[in-house]
Amino acid sequence: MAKEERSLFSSDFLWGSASAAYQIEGAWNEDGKAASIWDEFVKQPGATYKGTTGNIAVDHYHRYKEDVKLMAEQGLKAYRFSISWSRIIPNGKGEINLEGLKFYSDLIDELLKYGIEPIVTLYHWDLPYALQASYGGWESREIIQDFTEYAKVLFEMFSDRVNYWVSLNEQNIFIMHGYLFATHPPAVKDPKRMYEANHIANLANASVIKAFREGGYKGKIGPSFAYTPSYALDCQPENCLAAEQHQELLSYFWMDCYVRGTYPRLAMKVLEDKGLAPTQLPGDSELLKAGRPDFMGLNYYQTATLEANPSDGIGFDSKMNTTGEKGKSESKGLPGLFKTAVNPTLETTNWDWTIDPVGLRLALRRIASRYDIPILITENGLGDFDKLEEDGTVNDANRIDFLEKHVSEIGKAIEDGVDVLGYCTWSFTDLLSWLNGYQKRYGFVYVDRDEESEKELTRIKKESFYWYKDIIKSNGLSL
Ligand code: BGP
Repeated sequence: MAKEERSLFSSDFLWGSASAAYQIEGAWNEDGKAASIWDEFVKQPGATYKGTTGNIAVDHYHRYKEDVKLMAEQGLKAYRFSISWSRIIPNGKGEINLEGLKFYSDLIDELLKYGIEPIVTLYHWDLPYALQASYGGWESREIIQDFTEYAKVLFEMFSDRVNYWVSLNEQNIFIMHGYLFATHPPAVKDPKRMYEANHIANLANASVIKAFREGGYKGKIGPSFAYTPSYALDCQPENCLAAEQHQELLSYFWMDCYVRGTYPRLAMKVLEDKGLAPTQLPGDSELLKAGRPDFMGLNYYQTATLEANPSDGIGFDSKMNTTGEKGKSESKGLPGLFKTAVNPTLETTNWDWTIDPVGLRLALRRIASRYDIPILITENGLGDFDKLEEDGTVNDANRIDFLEKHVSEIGKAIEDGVDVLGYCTWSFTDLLSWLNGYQKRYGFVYVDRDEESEKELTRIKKESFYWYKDIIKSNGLSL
């Protein structure tokens, strides 16, 4: 008798997709919204690819009903979006903008109308500019209370309808790009300031989770971490050590804080030796421990391959590929600790990101093994040049192949024993890529615009739209 096929995915598995306010909404100064640090940053010449901004983005603010309808047609079980803090509290603290609250309330209702579970990100990088101007944003401890007050407004308003909350999106990315590479606002290059700001962000993250618990709200909360698992270039012990250093300093350094409430000892020793350790005040450690999340949000795009780096070796000041011309990015690292190398076994995207589905299984296993916590995959996807054909179709076979292999590895990780709550692809519609303009597309739905013109912003379903529809319908059996 033929064995009955059983899905590896639970019946309530959250098949989802994701976005972020600045990358889709537009309406940057409408209905009482004030500027965020990104609204200001993009005005600086050369800050983004071809000077692109999110002023209009893909106009989701005005077209959210059309977008949600497409989600419903696809059968999406969950949709992750972020709330723009300066839409809710324009000055970052103080007065609440009811029109801003209404927009998200309506969006949530629209999702629920179709049975789509909202997953709400509290912070996806668009800090109210007023807080940057008045006290330096993440560099001041004042932000801990302001972020907590803002989050409480959202918990009060929406926790009757929202069951999943993401606290900070990719703290490791916005902190490193903001204070070390100077490629995100506030565009600082200062490792000492970076670690100080990062510690404050850790405290703010913990404070919001603590407030969520104390408020007795239903649902689950956790941060989303951009985890890039480390491989050694080969089995030379020096290269294996370099991979370990990378893992400690660029991954456990954040995830340990979230889950254990402590910094990893070896990474902290490196910072102490370099005079970079953040200032810790009485009460910090207790607060960090009180902020244990319900899940780890995992944003997975690629793995990194490492080799030894001499003490006078290369640093982080290297070129990034923001044009999509393959092979334009350079190795980067920390002298004396590690530097990145090309993995000879992996293909890359046009933006030089390794394509590594097995790396996702590995990421899931490593998090489960070290932290024993459920995991919600909050982002995964392929940035590609998609072509709108004459006949109005978009045949994104590369994306289907990419996603299919990744979903299959999630299934294997579940078989390995990892508790995976759901999978949100990045992204539902095409959207603005922070530093790479509109040509680096991720969506199931093509949006007809480019760097030069918004055109009509028409939505067009790509081939991958139908592929994911089948995956969701069959609960992963159509793989
Ligand atoms: C993550 C961010 C997303 C998104 C994605 C793709 O780091 O959380 O907001 O942008 O990466 O990155 P990119 O747009 O640089 O290709």
